[in-house]
Order: sequence, then C-alpha cells, then structure tokens
Amino acid sequence: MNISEQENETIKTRILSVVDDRTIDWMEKKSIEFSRLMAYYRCAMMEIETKFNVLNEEYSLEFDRNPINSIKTRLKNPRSIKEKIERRGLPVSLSSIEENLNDIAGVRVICSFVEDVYALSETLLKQDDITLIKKKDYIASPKKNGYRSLHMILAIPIFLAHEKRIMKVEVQLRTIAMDFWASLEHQLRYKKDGEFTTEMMEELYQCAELSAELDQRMDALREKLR
Ligand code: 0O2
Repeated sequence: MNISEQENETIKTRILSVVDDRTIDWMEKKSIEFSRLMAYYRCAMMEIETKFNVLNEEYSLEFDRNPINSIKTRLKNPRSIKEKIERRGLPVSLSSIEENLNDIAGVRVICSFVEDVYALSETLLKQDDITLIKKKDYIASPKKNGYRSLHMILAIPIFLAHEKRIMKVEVQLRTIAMDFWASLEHQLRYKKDGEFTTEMMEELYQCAELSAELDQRMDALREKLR
C-alpha cells in the first residue's frame, strides 16, 4: 500500500506527539549514525570502482581494448539489511551490521571474456591496500541452478578527515553472458505470481550451460585472433 505525502506527515506528527524528547533525540542520533555508516560504505564502493576504472584504462592503453564492459554499484537498502540480520538471528545494531554483513556495499564488474574476470581480480588483489577476506569462485564451481560469477569480499581503507576506516565491499565479477543469465533469473525468481517447477529449474540450468558454452566459444575465437 502506498501512503501519500500528507498521510506520511500525519503519521510523523502522531508519533512525535506520543514519544518523549529523549526518545526523539535517541532516534535522531541513531538515524545520523546509520546514515554516516552508509556514507562510509559508499566511499569504499567508490574506491573500488575507481580502482577498476584505472585498470580498465591501463589495459586499454596496453592492449588496445577494454576488459570491462560496465560497472554497477549498489548499497543494500535498510529493509534488506534488517531482514538479513534478523534472518541470521543477529543483534540489530550498527556494530553488528558492520561486523556481520559483508555485502552492504556491492560492486558488480561485467567483463568481456572469462579470462578478463580472472586477470582483473588477480591484478586488484595485488594492490597493497586491498585485503581479501573471502572468495567464492562460482565460475569454476557453478551453483546448482547454474549461476556463475566470481565473488570476493574485500577490505579497503577509506581516509576521512580525522581517521582511517577499513570497510568491507562485496565484488562480483562476471562476463556479459553470465550477467545476462543472472539478471533474467533474478527477475523470474522475484516474480510474485508463480513458483519454479522442476522443469523450469532444469530449463534455467540448461540456459546457464548454454551461456557458459557461449563464453567458451567467444574465448576460443579470441584465442584464434591472437
Ligand atoms: P542482491 O540484491 O544482488 O544483493 P555470504 O554470507 O555473503 O558468504 P551469501 O549472501 O549467500 O553468503 O553470498 P553469495 O552466495 O556469495 O551470493 C550473494 C549474492 O550473489 C546475491 O545477493 C546475488 O547478487 C548473487 N547471487 C548468488 N546466487 C545467485 C543466483 O542463484 N542467482 C542470481 N541471479 N544471483 C545470485 P543477494 O543479497 O541475493 O541480492
């Protein structure tokens, strides 16, 4: 249900009339702290995005082509953060969010070829301000449904006016073909008016295998051109 601006204002006024000043101060403080934490994640995401843009530029100078097709960034919204933390039975607090959730900041890098995925991830990991926390290679070992991507949880410093903070960012690297499959599978999965049958899951899996074959054939073509 959508509520209008006016209804929203009425609700706010009613809440403020029954909540005492100390609670309002506390709510405002928490809201500012949450916004600040999200801003730190945004900074970390920008750092990682810039690093990939720099690598893309350098490859383009050296090899006369761009290994990166596009980069997408996203910050997990407050509702998804709350749902994930509650699903895991963890305390709903800022320190718990920062400590336990690895994917508040997400950077997705869409590459041209499978080889680019590995070359870019290896080059990035060699940078001395990056720490690898976790890596999942769903390209070498695809998920049961056929999903493929290279996932990394990285820690990166951000430099603020008076402090340095280490933030976590989830990086997903995949090819255009892998992204095509994952985007459509995601759309189908979140369609509210239906469930996947076994046949549909098998069909999706076959599509993932087809897209993997496409990647292999494009890689082979590129190899021939070298
Ligand atoms: P959104 O909106 O994309 O963020 P972890 O505790 O992080 O190790 P988790 O959360 O299971 O464990 O992480 P995993 O398996 O590395 O993958 C999480 C993210 O990868 C998902 O985020 C998706 O973005 C993507 N992903 C993983 N499996 C699939 C899949 O089968 N299909 C598609 N389309 N994407 C997948 P979120 O939070 O689900 O969503």
